[in-house]
Amino acid sequence: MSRLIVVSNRTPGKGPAAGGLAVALRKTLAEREGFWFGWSGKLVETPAKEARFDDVDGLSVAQIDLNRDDHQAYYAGFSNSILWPSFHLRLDLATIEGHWYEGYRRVNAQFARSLLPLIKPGDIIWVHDYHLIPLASELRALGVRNRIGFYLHIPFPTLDALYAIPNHQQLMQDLSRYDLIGMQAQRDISAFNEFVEHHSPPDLAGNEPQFIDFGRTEVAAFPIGSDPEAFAKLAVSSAATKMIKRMEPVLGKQTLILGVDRLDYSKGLPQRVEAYEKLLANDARFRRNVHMLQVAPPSRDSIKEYQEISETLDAMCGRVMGRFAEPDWSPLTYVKRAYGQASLAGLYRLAKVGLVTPLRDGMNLVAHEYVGSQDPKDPGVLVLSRFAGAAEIFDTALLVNPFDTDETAEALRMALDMPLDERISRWQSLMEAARKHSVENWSKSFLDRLTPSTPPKASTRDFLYLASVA
Ligand code: ADQ
Repeated sequence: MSRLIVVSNRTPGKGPAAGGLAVALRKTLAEREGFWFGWSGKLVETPAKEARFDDVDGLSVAQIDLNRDDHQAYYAGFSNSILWPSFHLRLDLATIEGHWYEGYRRVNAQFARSLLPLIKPGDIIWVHDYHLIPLASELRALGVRNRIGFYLHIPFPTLDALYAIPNHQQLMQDLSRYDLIGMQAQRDISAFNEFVEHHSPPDLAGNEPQFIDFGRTEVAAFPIGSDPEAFAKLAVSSAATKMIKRMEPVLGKQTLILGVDRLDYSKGLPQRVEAYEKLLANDARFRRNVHMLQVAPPSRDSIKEYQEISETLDAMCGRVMGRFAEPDWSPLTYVKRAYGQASLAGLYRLAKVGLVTPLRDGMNLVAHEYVGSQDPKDPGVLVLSRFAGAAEIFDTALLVNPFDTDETAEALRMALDMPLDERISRWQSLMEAARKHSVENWSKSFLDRLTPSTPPKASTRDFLYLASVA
């Protein structure tokens, strides 16, 4: 079997905190041989060209350091202040600084130069996410002819949002250098096809865009998932039970509504709190009988828009507390910290409503984890945004438009009033879908498609180009 090289911005760290993606790919790497390549997390003046190999809990990891200015332009700049907001249709939150693109390309070129000597003929290369769109182009420019696949974890933008991204034409050209592009949902494939079928507008100087040939690139949806069986076990583990026991005396008879997210403006947190406020305002019988817990550890907090969403959420939670709290009842708890997977599984199991309402999301794994953690005899209800990729899979969730807080408030009411037999039948379909779309099936189906049916023989030319750059 061909070796696998996984490339992502960061490599997985040590310890049990690793996410489902790391666990699934670790398993695949153990079966296939290969390694994971990415940034070490270190910033230095002049990075060494050679990658350092390390063993991370049995996983072979190759890492490079980055220059501080390049990293700023590549990560906080082009990736997270231009690509992330645009791909999530938040052009109002994008900041465009022309020079960031140069840093983005420099880092991608550095990834390619350091990876090149480690590639053997026949290796399969799997590149992850929007930070590394140009990597195949950079590798091809150095002579690499291996099969290279790309997986986009976030949604693909609509045409207008794509046209708003500086150098989008070049980025699309870069995508055409991959053999396989995987996206989360059919919605993303449709948006991608729209670009392919339309002619981009000319630039300021009147230059018509070049034709991009996607003839050698296969594009398909590979919806990512979690490991629902693992969450089912975790939810009854001693660590999860400890969390449940910690919460039960505080909750008493109140029903728990739970949100778990990275603190990010794409997750729709202010709208979610507003919907909860409307639930309490519309129906007095829920006051003192429900409690909302929102867990949202800060992320990317060097970026202004992330500081702002944090402040907005603080203010909204304060407003709901001020409006409804009583000396002996508080309507919500807002926790800005991360928890281990077992503690999260305990919270998921305790919550009778999983409130997952991003404004736009590639997939949303919290929805999968919530489903996996439920008690089959007394499951909770998933209230899910139509604009999460997960909505294409979980059609028996209560699907809502997260911008319409009246609708989300009504879905909360329906979830809280839902009889047990309906909860069970909805959950059974959700669990079936979560099993079908497990992270293991996801990585297997992507790699089956990327791996050629007959592995290419190493040709003299393959060795020649490797020798010439060594
Ligand atoms: P994210 O935007 O990070 O991922 P999501 O899919 O929800 O969003 O994954 C979040 C992960 O972080 C989950 O595994 C969750 O358990 C964990 N997490 C969230 N809050 C936590 C907390 N307080 N403590 C500990 N862990 C927490 C991106 C895309 C998504 C896509 C994934 C995977 O934005 O759309 O589903 O990649 O492809």
